Amino acid sequence: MSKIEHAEVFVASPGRTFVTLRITTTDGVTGLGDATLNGRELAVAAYLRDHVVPLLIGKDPARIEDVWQYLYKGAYWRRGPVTMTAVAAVDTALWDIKGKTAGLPVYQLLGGRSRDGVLVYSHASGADVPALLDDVERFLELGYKAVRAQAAVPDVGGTYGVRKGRLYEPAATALPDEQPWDTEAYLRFAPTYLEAVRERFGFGFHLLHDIHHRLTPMEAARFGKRVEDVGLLWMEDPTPAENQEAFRLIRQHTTTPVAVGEALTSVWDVQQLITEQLIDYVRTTVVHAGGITHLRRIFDLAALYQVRTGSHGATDLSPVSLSANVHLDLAIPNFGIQEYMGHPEEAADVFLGGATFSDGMLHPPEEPGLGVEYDERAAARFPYEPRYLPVARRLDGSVHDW
Ligand code: GCO
Ligand code: MG
Repeated sequence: MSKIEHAEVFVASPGRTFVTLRITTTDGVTGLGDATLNGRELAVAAYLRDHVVPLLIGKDPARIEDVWQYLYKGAYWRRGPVTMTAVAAVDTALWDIKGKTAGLPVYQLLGGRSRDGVLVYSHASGADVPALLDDVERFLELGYKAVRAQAAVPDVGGTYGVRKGRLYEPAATALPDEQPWDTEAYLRFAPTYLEAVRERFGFGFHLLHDIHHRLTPMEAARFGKRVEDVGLLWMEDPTPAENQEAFRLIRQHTTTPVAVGEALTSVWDVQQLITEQLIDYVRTTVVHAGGITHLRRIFDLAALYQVRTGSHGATDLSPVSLSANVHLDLAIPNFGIQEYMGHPEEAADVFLGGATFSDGMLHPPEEPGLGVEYDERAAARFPYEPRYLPVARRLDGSVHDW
């Protein structure tokens, strides 16, 4: 019987930081898992190196569910982003190994294709409305059938989602950048640019918008109602999700669809949102919600309540977890859409292979397993550089939700 022989944790910053777990079996098969938790990367690396890798040695790599239960229940301390990202990395690596051992791409192990490809959206943004419109046009010309739109709020320096370089990268400074936030200015401005996008380009593509946890439930209700005619595919994270009852109020006031979940890490954290049908799309991902095994459990619960999926796919989700998510997206019945931002160019030297984009969709690699390999020599050229997400402050100086 093949056993887990060793496992290594790599931390590298090819354009941004990624933490990667590689498990090797006694048969010489390797599997990869993404363990990146933006701005808290070293906590997951230590959790894996110090507390998980020693427990894996000698285990049967084929027993994916059993290893998941062992790590989750065996830790006693449950849930939370650090734990669930570490468990996810192991789970993803074991699915990669199972696919390679079977000679099948992972989506075949999950039941095979339910669709031709995985519909994706990307991020258009602008420092002002004309720049945003140019950017939307660029994505439509690239073949995207779904675009997220964000523009900088005039005279407020801290708008979420506005790109400076080739990619939108919020974790850009060695210490958190403190950025101002003005809710009223945002509420006045954001609907106008969403309308401008529809006026210029019509309704022949999906339009999305990310509020990034910044409104109160009543403000979110007001926003959703105001933009109903824009026909958003979703408004994302309209209010922080710690208090999930808050979403009832939003639902009572608007038919604008709601998406939540990129910062949530387990089925128990989305249970109320799903079973009370407080959301339309669940945005949990392979990397932060316990791997393919656990994400599939969340998506199955969602299917019972006609909630569709819309997994997080920002730059901080490595090509390994993006590929794993695309394999799962392809197979499940209640797939909605997948976020796809792309990665820094340097990342392509380190992560070889992965999902490919064409006709507005991502397609998984057809090689056995996840179809991504890690070049550790290339990774050594990109030593870890600390980077933090910004912190938002209201105009009176108090801390706001970023
Ligand atoms: C998104 C997200 C990201 C997150 C980032 C945090 O919808 O893509 O909100 O931009 O802020 O991934 O690490
Ligand atoms: Mg988001």
